[in-house]
Amino acid sequence: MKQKVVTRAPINIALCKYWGKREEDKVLPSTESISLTLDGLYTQTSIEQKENGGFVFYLDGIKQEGEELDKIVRFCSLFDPNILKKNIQVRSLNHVPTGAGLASSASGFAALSLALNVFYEHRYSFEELVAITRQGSGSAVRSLLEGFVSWSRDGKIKSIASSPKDLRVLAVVVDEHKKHISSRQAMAIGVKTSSFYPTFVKENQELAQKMKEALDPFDFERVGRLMEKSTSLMHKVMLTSHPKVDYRQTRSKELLALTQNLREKQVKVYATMDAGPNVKLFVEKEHVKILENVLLQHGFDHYILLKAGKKAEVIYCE
Ligand code: 2P0
Repeated sequence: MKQKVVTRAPINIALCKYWGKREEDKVLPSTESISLTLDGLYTQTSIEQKENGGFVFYLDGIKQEGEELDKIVRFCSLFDPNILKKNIQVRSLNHVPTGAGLASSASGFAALSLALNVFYEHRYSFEELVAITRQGSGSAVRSLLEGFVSWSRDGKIKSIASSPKDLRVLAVVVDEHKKHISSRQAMAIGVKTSSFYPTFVKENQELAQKMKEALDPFDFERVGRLMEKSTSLMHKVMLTSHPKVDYRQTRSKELLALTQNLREKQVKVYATMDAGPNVKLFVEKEHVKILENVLLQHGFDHYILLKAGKKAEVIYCE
């Protein structure tokens, strides 16, 4: 066992969405999903041995108890079944608004999984690590690779060759508060109750194939259109679930309408949303300034400019 390990894992944003599992226990997705790993927003996690005090977990400086702690203990137990008997401290710092639909569970579990693997010196193969990581959060596995990443129905992840050098993402924060229902719960409700779910699975799977064609060679407008299509397929599942799930807020809808409007004025910008009210805008570098000006004019002043980034990595080990 190592003394101390620190890792850093980036967020990823899905262009082709993951929504629902075909096998709950193994966390195998119903459809392939495709994401982009981004720089700028990430989770940094440290795990270290202590003299005493048992197992403790701090999230953003706050010692966790109850459900949050149980979730982390369950995940850590996949690496060490006796972890509760050990004196170990885990600290996770989110450089992402927690629970606001900017994928902090993906970066969080990717960072934790990598840290545990190195800390315990398990030397799992990459495929084994992917299978364990997705127990924490399915989408976390996509943060284990850089650039565009496919997570397929068999659970494997692969990099997709593409050169989106002028692609930028503006993550617009509409609301920073924690979401009212977790993605894991919401997608399970969708699988069970949405009459649209089988159509989502069929169409989203076909869309994944088209997305791969659009990524290599990189065709920005086609990628944008397909991303918006996958987003609306996923939201249709949410809206036809019982009970209905709707993460969008009035300001989110206003921003989506603004995006449509800008496109009619030849500013190529495409929008996506996930399990939260925030909106991510895909835009080419040459249009970033004009987009920022329009956002500010409409009172959207909390946004983060991102581009393709590096995969999860170990930044300290002793
Ligand atoms: C995605 N999301 O593809 C989709 C789009 C949110 C909306 O993957 O149950 O936390 O742990 O596998 O990974 C968020 O769901 O769910 C997610 P579990 P996860 O990015």
